[in-house]
Amino acid sequence: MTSPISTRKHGDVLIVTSNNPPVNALGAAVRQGLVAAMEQADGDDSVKAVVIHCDGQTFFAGADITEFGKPPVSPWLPEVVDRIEATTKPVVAAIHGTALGGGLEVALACHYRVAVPSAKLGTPEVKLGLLPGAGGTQRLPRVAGVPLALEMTAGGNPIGAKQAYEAGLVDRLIEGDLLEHAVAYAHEVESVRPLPISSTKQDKLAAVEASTFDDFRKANARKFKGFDAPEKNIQCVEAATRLPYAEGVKTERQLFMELMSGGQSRAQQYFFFAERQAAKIEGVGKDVQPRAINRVGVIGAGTMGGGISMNFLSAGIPVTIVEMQQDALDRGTGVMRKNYEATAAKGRLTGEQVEQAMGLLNPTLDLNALGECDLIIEAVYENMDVKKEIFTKLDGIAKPGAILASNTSYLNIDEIAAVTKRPEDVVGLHFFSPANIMKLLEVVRGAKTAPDVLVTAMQLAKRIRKVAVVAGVCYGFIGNRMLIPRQTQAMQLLLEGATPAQVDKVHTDFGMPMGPFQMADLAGVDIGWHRDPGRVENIRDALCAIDRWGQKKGAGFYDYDEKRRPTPSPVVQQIIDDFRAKQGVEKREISDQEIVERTLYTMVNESAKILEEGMAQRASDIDVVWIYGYGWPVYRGGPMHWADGEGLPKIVEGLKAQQERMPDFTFSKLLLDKAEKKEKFTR
Ligand code: T1G
Repeated sequence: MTSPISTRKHGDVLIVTSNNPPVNALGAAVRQGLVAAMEQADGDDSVKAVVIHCDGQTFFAGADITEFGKPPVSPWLPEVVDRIEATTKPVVAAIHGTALGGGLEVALACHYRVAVPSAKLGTPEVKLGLLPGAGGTQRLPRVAGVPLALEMTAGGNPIGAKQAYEAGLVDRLIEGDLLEHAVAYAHEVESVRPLPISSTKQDKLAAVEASTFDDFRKANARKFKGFDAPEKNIQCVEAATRLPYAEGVKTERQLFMELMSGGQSRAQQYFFFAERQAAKIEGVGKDVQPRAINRVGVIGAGTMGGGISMNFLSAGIPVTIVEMQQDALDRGTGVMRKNYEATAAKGRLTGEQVEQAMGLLNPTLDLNALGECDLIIEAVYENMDVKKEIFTKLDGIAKPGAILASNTSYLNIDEIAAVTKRPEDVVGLHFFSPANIMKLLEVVRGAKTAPDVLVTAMQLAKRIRKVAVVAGVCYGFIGNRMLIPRQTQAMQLLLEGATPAQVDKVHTDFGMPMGPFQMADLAGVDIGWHRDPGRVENIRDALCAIDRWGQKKGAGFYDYDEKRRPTPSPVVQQIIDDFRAKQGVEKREISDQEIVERTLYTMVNESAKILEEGMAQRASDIDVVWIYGYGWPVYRGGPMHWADGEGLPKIVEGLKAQQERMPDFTFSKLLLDKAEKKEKFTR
């Protein structure tokens, strides 16, 4: 098999090229080829300098993650990196695309680095639950300094080539043909082989205040909470300031192996592929072309309509937004502008970009203005009659081939499609609130939704920086359907003796951003309430009847201060106690484990039903929904991956132990079957 690494001479410069699509991952053959190329350079006196560059979309984007967990094949990446650094002729890395992880470590082993301005450089290993394991934690601080090294390794986000140049990570920014200029640069430096980064003295490091590391930890405590990898990245960078390179790299190796053998990195590596798998639609061929989407229409300028519109405006796609009343339209567009300005105030947008985005917005009261749109998204009140009325009108207004989407979070897409003459053009696009922030988009596939409509939706999701998951038509689709048993059991647990704070703490200790009751207060306790304060049939009705609608009212399941900080409410506890007495329920001690079994295990059972009914294409899609839609901790890999780790037999046993307390509960056959056979949901 031909090596993905080829070499050719250009004068006295040896050009080493990697051609390993799609991202030039540093698989075994690439590593072997790189070592051979360095041997060739050292063995050929006519070679005075070397350029390493990559064909295709990017410079090496890291180690080959598909090799993880398999028997290692030599040479290992650290050996390759050290071999490059030891080459007697100066080696120039020519960077484009994304030099990530091991890719950046290869570049750091080179003696020089040149890059096109659009390139990005990063060490995202922490997002896989790892750390740079080929010298990156030791070389990066030596060349870029500790603060940037901490941000890049423990934070995991890449930096642009310009920032890298200013930090000394890149020696020259290349305008024009990268390879041509990299070779010219190699000619310039061929007589000067600088000290390798690993040999540089630690003057840049010695002066680092010991408090730097604790200050960094404190500043990121919230973001790193529950994760193992960030702390180990920090410890490696800290080691670089105290130890000679050879010792520091031993620390790196030891901490890398600890992370690699841990459950968190397995979960995060699993999730890396799960997220990419979600983009694939079963049963739709690669030849199906998407429809062109150049103008989007949004009906409803409320919280959801405004947030949805911002996604398209930010992607440079013009939006016509329609409301029924001028004041609602003005309020909606005002909120959008305010959101953009708040982002600009944080330095994440310029004033010009705000104007650019808002300039693409066409607010109107005239539904007919949607006639020119390629995609129309209805985002109005969650009521089937209202939605049917709108889709009936849209059927007469929208141009042929326009995609008609509903942002409904529970309702039946087939029923909505049936009022139109074009059910094949109807699809669900379920955004998660706040729609301009949350990454998840559930693409609800109706019985008659055309394949190219699905392909268009998945491609558009990527364009507006969302992660899309295909869902079937059922009440609540994937995510919200799994909320139902969780919410039902959480409410029942209050009657039996748990408090909102206890139930929520089990979930936040598990790693969720908030528990069921904190979430209800944030979203609105009154969502789906019948609005009749005289009709009080359950705890939720009782809260709504006295205006305890959640954070927006300063009170819900919790009381809130002016900073929206929650405290348990004696009023709510009294309501719970009264209902318990009225229903003759015996109050008892509820263990945290029971709360896990009644809320998390029942969610797993529901996800198994979703799978067996074909409402999700694959188990890993359900994990993507919960991680991006509800903040399930990524270091647990999602509900299905987590259930596999718990062991499905244990899940079934736990549910059986609770069954008599859950009269409406029924087991998923798929869950029982897999538990019986000791199988897993995910690979
Ligand atoms: N290994 C194997 N496959 C990879 C890969 C990788 N590093 N990166 C991407 N792919 C596959 C991906 O699964 C998909 O496959 C296809 O390439 C396109 O990816 C020792 C230990 C580079 C920014 O974490 O961030 O180095 O679905 O859809 O949107 O210190 O891929 O087509 O079959 O994402 O253009 C560190 C991970 C590894 C970078 C491109 N590196 N990749 O984004 O395409 S650990 C990373 C990305 C490491 C060393 C340590 C992105 C991208 P398929 P894609 P994209």
